[in-house]
Amino acid sequence: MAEPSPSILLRNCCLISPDQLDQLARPVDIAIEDGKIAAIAPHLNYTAKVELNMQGQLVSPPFVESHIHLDSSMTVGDPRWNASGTLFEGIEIWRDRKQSLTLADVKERAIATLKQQAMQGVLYVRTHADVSEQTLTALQGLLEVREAVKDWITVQVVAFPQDGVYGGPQNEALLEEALKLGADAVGGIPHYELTREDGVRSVHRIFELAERYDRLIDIHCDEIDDDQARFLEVMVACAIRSGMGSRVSASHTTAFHSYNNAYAFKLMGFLQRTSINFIANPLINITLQGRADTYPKRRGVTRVKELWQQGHNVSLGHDCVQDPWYSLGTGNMLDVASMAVHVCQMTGTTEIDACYNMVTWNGAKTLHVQDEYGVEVGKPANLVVLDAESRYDAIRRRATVRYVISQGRLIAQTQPPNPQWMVDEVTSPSAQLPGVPV
Ligand code: 17E
Ligand code: FE2
Repeated sequence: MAEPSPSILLRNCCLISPDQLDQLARPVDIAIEDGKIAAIAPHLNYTAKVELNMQGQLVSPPFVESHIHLDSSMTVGDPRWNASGTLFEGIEIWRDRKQSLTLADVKERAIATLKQQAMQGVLYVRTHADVSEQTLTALQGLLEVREAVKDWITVQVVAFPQDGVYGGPQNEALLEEALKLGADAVGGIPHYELTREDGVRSVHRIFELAERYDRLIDIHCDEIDDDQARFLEVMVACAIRSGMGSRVSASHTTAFHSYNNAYAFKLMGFLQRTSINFIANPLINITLQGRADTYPKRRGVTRVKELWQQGHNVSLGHDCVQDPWYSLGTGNMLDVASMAVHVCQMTGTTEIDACYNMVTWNGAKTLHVQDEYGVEVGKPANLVVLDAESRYDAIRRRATVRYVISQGRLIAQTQPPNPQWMVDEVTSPSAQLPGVPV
């Protein structure tokens, strides 16, 4: 019988798994055929159309971006820079910018951002689309993008009422309309509703809509340093009562940082009764929060380490790429994981690995794509090859993503930097610049 001839064969891969030490990963060959993982074994006796020797580099399932706003990405400075650096000034700048949105504008910036992400190994993205903008242009643009890019990246769209479900007379209807148009998830922003009562009401409404339209939930919840912002408890109560648990995500929850421990520990207990997902955005919240503090200045990132220790599914998002809330960013998920290691003080070896898992496997669980996610025989061939020996090494050096394979196709490759030491070892002081005469 002829030996199989897959379209791509990756030899000598260090294939990592979520709960095994990377040092124990045995080198394997991975065969890819018809967009799927066809075989994984220590040695495959195949000849393939494309064969790449990974030389023991890390092979991982792709990065998952579980929280980003693609509608606002790449608008920084337009119409103005965020001078205070706060969430609220960002919302005001975006309110001005969104008046001039067109479908072409949204789609162009979103696709450019997605390409940047995919080239760095992100193949699953959950984006928020502001639906408190009257024409629903952001939402329509992102729904069209979801379709346009589906052959190389999976996009989920959350209907997100940036100005509040009850912040304007039409906002509630717009939110529902967005679900009719096909948003994957329903969102909210209870801490920015006009009153605490409106905030509570908005969370109840979001759960009703999610049940009626059979959608996931992802709420921007308590993204403020106010220790009295207590909408997470409302989400937890709704999740317990509705049984929606793992279909629900609480994004940001930065006030959790500021709660007194007596309250925080009680809430941690209630959380055990449900299985909601948490999404932290350490790059953004380390810069947005603490702005009303002088010193000491709070970090304002949710209790990532403690939630992880209690067994909750925590994933990490970039939140923004060059927009009114965050002028920096490239979409690189290793930057996000690295920031989490620092801000959340997750510097132990298992903690660093956990931060890597938060931008891969945990994100897949949040997005509810875990059935198709993972480098396993029979699953879609979505994977990345990193110029790294381990998850620790990848995060420490923000390693280059050498190859990105999406649905069985090699869609991007990057050469790692190759710096060269130019100083003469003995005489030292200065090397000659190439081309400069002595
Ligand atoms: N909108 C919001 O409410 N919070 C954020 N962090 C961003 C947009 C980026
Ligand atoms: Fe956000």
